[in-house]
Amino acid sequence: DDKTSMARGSLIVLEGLDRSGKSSQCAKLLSYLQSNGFSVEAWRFPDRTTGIGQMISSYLLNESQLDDRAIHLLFSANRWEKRALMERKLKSGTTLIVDRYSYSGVAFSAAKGLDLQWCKAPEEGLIAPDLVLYLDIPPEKAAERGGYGTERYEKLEFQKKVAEYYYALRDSSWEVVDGCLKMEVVEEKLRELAMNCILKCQNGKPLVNLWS
Ligand code: NYM
Ligand code: MG
Repeated sequence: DDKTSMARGSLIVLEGLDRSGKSSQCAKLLSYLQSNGFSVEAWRFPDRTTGIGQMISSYLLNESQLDDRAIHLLFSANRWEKRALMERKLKSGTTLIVDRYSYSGVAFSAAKGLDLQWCKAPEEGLIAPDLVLYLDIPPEKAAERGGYGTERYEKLEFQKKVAEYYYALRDSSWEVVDGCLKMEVVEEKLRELAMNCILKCQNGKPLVNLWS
C-alpha cells in the first residue's frame, strides 16, 4: 500500500430526462464543493468542444443526419476520448461532477429501438461512476417546464421511452432523487449524497470500470 499516494477524487454523474434540472444542480453542487475547499471540476457529455463533439452537436441540432448506430458510437467515442484525462484527474484527487454519461448514451439509443446489450457494449471499460444521482421527474412534468427546445429527442413521447430505459439501467451506484421537490431541497439531498461518496473514495473505495 503506497502511503504517499493522494486520496482519489470521485466520479459523480447526474442523469435524468431533458429538463429534469441536471445542469442547474451540477452548477450548484460544483460551487458548494469548491467553497468547501474540494478540488472539483464540472464536466458534461456530450462534450461539444471536440471534433467528435461537433459532429454530435450538429446531429442534435438537426443540421446533419446520421445512422442510429453511427451516432450511438460517436457519443461513446466522445466519452472514450476523455477517459485518460478522467482517470488522471480522479487519481490526482480531483472530483468530477459530470452532467450525463453512459446511462444517457444507452437510454437514448435504446429508446430508438436499438438492442440494449448492443448499446451497452461500447461503454465497457469506461470508468464506472462512484455515484449516479438520478433526478427523477415524470416526463409530462419535464415537458411543462418551459417546454422543450428544438433539439432532437426533446419530445414527450420519446422521453417517456427514455425514462423506461433509464429505469432498466439502475444499479447499486444509483441514488434516485425526486426532481419535483423544491430546488433547494434537491440541492441539499445531492450535497449530502455527494459528500458521503467523496469520503468513501478518499477512504480507499477502488476505481472500477463499466459495467461492473
Ligand atoms: N444524449 C446524451 C445521447 O443521446 N447520448 C449520450 O451519450 C449523451 C451523453 O444528447 N437529449 C442526448 C441526451 C440529450 C442530448 O444533451 C444533449 P444535453 O445534456 O442536453 O447537452
Ligand atoms: Mg438538452
